[in-house]
Amino acid sequence: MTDKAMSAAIGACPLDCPDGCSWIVELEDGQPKKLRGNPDHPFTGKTLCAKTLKYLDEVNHPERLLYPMRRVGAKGSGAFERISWDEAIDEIAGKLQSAIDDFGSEAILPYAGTGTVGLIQGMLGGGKRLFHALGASRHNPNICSMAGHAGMKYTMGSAAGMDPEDLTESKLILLWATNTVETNQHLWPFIRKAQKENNAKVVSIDPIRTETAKRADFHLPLHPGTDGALVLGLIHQLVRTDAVNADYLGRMTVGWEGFRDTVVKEFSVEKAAEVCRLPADDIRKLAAWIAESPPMGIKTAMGLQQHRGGGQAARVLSCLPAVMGSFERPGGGMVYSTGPTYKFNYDALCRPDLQPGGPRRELAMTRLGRSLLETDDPPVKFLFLWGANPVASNPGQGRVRKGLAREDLFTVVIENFRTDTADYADIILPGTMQTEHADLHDSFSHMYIQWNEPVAEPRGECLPHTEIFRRVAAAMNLSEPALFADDETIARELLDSGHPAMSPISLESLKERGWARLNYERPFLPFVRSFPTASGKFEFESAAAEADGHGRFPHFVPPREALKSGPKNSFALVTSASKRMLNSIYGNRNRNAAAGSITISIHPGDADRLSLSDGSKVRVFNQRGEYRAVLICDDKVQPGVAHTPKGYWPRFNGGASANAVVAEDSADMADGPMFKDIRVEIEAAS
Ligand SMILES: Nc1nc2c(c(=O)[nH]1)N[C@H]1C(S)=C(S)[C@@H](COP(=O)(O)OP(=O)(O)OC[C@H]3O[C@@H](n4cnc5c(=O)[nH]c(N)nc54)[C@H](O)[C@@H]3O)O[C@H]1N2
Ligand SMILES: Nc1nc2c(c(=O)[nH]1)N[C@H]1C(S)=C(S)[C@@H](COP(=O)(O)OP(=O)(O)OC[C@H]3O[C@@H](n4cnc5c(=O)[nH]c(N)nc54)[C@H](O)[C@@H]3O)O[C@H]1N2
Ligand SMILES: [Mo]
Repeated sequence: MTDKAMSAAIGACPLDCPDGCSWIVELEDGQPKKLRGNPDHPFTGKTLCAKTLKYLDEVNHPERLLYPMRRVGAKGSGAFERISWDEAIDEIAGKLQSAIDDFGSEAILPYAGTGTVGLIQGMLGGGKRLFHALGASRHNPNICSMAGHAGMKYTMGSAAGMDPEDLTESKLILLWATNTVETNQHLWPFIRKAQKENNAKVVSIDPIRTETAKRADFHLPLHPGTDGALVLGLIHQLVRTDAVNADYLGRMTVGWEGFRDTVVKEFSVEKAAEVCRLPADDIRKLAAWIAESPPMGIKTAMGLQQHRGGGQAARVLSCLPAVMGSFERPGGGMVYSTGPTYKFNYDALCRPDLQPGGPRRELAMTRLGRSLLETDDPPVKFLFLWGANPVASNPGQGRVRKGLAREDLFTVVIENFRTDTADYADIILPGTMQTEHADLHDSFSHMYIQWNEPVAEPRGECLPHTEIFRRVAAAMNLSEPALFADDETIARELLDSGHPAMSPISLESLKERGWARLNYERPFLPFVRSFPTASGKFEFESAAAEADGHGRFPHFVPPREALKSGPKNSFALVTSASKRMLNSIYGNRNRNAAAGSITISIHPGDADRLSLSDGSKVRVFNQRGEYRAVLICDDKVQPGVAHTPKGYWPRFNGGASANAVVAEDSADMADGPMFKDIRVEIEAAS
């Protein structure tokens, strides 16, 4: 018997999660056997989440796509035949060329999702230079967080917030619209530390009593889509009790008086309580905690901005730390995304200069149905899609399906699995997974950059995205050298940004240790000297916002559907992250488990009222569509509110999931989605 040769390599988790983990792959005779967290990485530590611990099972999954395939049945039917790479690439190049010849290059739409958020293989990555060189339409990846960024830009100049690790210095932590325990698991130890060692009070502001809310010291279960009203009510109370930081407001902000007198004045605590469906005393209690003026750190995420008034809600929320002067105190400030605090060289990565004759039209990711069904001049004729499952993930599921079913549309999907979306492809290409390709990673919620070294040969005939794009470029007879650059060259180009936060980071140093911290001191106080706004100050008043149609001052924009009344079986539906999945990823793993089918939770009182019982099968519907779900009676939701987790695959649930009832319509800013602003009816399934 010979001993097995054990070794280990450092890589990075590719998934779209704020934690952006550094992982260690344990190898046995050179083959990946096990993943674990990298104890050397200050944010990851030694544990990985339960989902990603099993990532290698996905890599080795018997249903993994291993060969290029061509559709042989009707679109959506799932009938495919195996073909060679040469056949696949030749056919793709031919169809790209005929789309260009017949309709112009903007008839091509590259569409990348968050399947991997690696900077080289992922949605912002290596494919862009090819599609720019082809003159294709541009893809606006706005399905997740952009409305919030747009809103905060008007006040703070950038959503670049505090270092989430500095929340350990806070005395009051507001977890505003984020289920940190389940969606940002590696931040939780820092919050626990503040709670335990710094006596920090932790508050959850969330319509649902999530696992995070359960661990908080105080939970405000406001009605979905009413955050703007709650913030204004809090600020009203802080003004009334003379608790605002007048010195800071005078020195570091513009437009405070106008904001206070025109918007804040009318939002009494009672009015906020009515809109938010909260006890007025709960709002007063939180205002009193804020008024004690502890270092206040606000962690916010997607919950408040995937509503019609989502951009404005983020703009209003950012006013709270300004009113208290929190931005200049260690442990104080606001964190939504750390992304804008540093810069990669995206121009070198994406090469917008390669677009012949200037920038091409941009099509919003949230509006795929519209792009495929209603866009003319030219219509989309070629959809090149990777790392995305829009049939499961996008609003307007019915419209997305209808668009993908168009006979005159040619669709290429690069995937790891046969998804509902891949079923509509004309050609499916098998992509590599994270242990099989190189990539560079950051995170939207920590201050480190990671490198992922490939450690295994690709399974079957899988290829990295970058290699697929190089082959397409060659088949299209393109000659621009950048289209043939290898992955490490692309990584070096990206790192070479000249931004001071990136200065000590090289590919070599990343390869050695797997990760590096951005060049910032701790505590990191990005706005201590100035804000990156026109005035250099925090802007309560914004001419730019007014010019863009968003009002001179931050204000409350009601949700589109969540506050409406309806028949007695009508609910405001919130869809949010599931502990088991990462968006739609791992949805295939969950299909057969007893808990695999889609659930919908309502308050036990509502269930009684409607004679529905726990475990019964229900039909959830509105004017846009319907899906089936198993009912859970749970007082974690308030009366009148329902909750369904995101990410389930329609194919394992009778062909529809929660996005069948979500409107494909735009939030107030950045064409953002409205995943949490939906009204549905619920009835027993026949
Ligand atoms: N109802 C509802 N819907 C939502 C949300 C919600 O809250 N409610 N949240 C939204 C949010 S925040 C987001 S970010 C979107 C994300 O939605 P999508 O952009 O669709 O992203 P994912 O579901 O993360 O991944 C899509 C696919 O990528 C594939 N994939 C994974 N890794 C790779 C790879 O390395 N290569 C290739 N080629 N494919 C890969 C997976 O198999 C998966 O099928 O969903 C949104 N959808
Ligand atoms: N386990 C797991 N982790 C994930 C993901 C996943 O699918 N699963 N997805 C990843 C992705 S792509 C993203 S973008 C992040 C998202 O991270 P989060 O923003 O934390 O995720 P969500 O679950 O979409 O929304 C957070 C909370 O907002 C609440 N909420 C809904 N509407 C409102 C509202 O109007 N006001 C307030 N105050 N709260 C509201 C929801 O009840 C939910 O508990 O998580 C990432 N991490
Ligand atoms: Mo997201």
